[in-house]
Amino acid sequence: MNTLVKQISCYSIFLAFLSITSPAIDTTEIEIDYDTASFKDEKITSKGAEVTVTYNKKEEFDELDNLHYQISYNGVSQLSSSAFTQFSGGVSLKDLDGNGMPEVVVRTFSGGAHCCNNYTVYTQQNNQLLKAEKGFLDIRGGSFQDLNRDEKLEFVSVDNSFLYAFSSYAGSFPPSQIYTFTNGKFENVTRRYTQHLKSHAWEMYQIFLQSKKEQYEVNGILAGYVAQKILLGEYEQGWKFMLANYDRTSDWGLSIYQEDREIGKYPNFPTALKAFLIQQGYLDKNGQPQ
Ligand SMILES: [Ca+2]
Ligand SMILES: [Ca+2]
Repeated sequence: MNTLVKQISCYSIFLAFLSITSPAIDTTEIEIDYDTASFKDEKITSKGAEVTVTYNKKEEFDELDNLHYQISYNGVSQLSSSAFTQFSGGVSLKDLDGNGMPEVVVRTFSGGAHCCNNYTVYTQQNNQLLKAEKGFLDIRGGSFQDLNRDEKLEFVSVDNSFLYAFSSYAGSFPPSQIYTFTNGKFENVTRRYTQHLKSHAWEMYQIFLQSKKEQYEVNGILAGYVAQKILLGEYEQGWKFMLANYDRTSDWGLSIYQEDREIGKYPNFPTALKAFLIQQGYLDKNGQPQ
């Protein structure tokens, strides 16, 4: 298989899966992609909220902001702000917390091969405009979906710390991260969404089988899989599966760093993975699932 095909393997399949399974969300939005030309004063409105957006297309990174937006609620101007975005981004009105008042979601993309999506959310709570951020996220960042059909949107993403940790970018398959937006803040509620966690684990397993068959990288997938099993309360099972299947010839992720300086090497992938899972809070300091 040629390199390009390999590079679009694990994660792209997963992303395609995500977009197929995303339920349709009732939102008002302006989407910016590679082909979007500059525009001025485009408006989106929903239930008393209004955003006026101006976009100046930029081919290269610039110090100057090129996405300008003004927010008003019930005809009262609340905020004028701006950001930089390149080739991808958007402004939308979505009622994230299901209180009948739409939030303003501004998505920006910094440019570069894999980095970074950032989400800024403005919400009006007790007549005050609050701002919350979710970023900086790799790839497409995440998506707002109503996983449990309670008319509140969850932010469905993955733990970006797993990218490149034990495989190349394409060979990595990070575990789930799910947030709710409550009282103007994002809250990590990943473990509550068992059904989603299970289907993500199933995807990982399928991709693992495929990668193994094609003799492609597997340790990055297995690292994510063990973490995903921890989220499901099935750590022992995940760990056993990893031990039986990891690639003993790969030394990706075995270096031990202190302040960006390599100070040694873990003897093998399971030891390195355990240290990583402790560091990222999936296991406690004694190596027990959190
Ligand atoms: Ca709301
Ligand atoms: Ca929901």
